[in-house]
Amino acid sequence: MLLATALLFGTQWTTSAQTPPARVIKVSMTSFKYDPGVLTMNVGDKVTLDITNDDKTHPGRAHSVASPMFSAVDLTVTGDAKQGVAKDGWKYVLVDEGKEAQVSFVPKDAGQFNFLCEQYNHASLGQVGTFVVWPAGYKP
Ligand SMILES: [Cu+2]
Repeated sequence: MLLATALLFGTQWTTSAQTPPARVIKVSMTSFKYDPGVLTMNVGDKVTLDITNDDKTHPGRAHSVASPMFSAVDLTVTGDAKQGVAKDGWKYVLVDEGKEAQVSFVPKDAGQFNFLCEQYNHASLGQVGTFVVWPAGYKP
């Protein structure tokens, strides 16, 4: 009976390990910040950043998310965005004012990774953030 119980739980753990949790994180961009600015996730999560440019007080002003982590994962971008690689080598996703885009990826490495807006001077004015990637399954 104990063995059967252990096997049952074992099976459930295996099933849950095979289905990585989906994690949708909404990120709002304005001048000059991200809300929220700290994005927490686990290695192996199926992460989707739902990024909106909500800078209504500055019509036409684009903002972006650029990060070295974007270069280390397989990035899927949908919605209304432009992709590119900045001069520092960081991949970025640029969203025009009033637009929205989805950025999906699976974090591979635990740690903290910067992101910033690569539009001229936006990072200097405070538009920076951090990905906090915990090990798979770890809940702080
Ligand atoms: Cu910006």
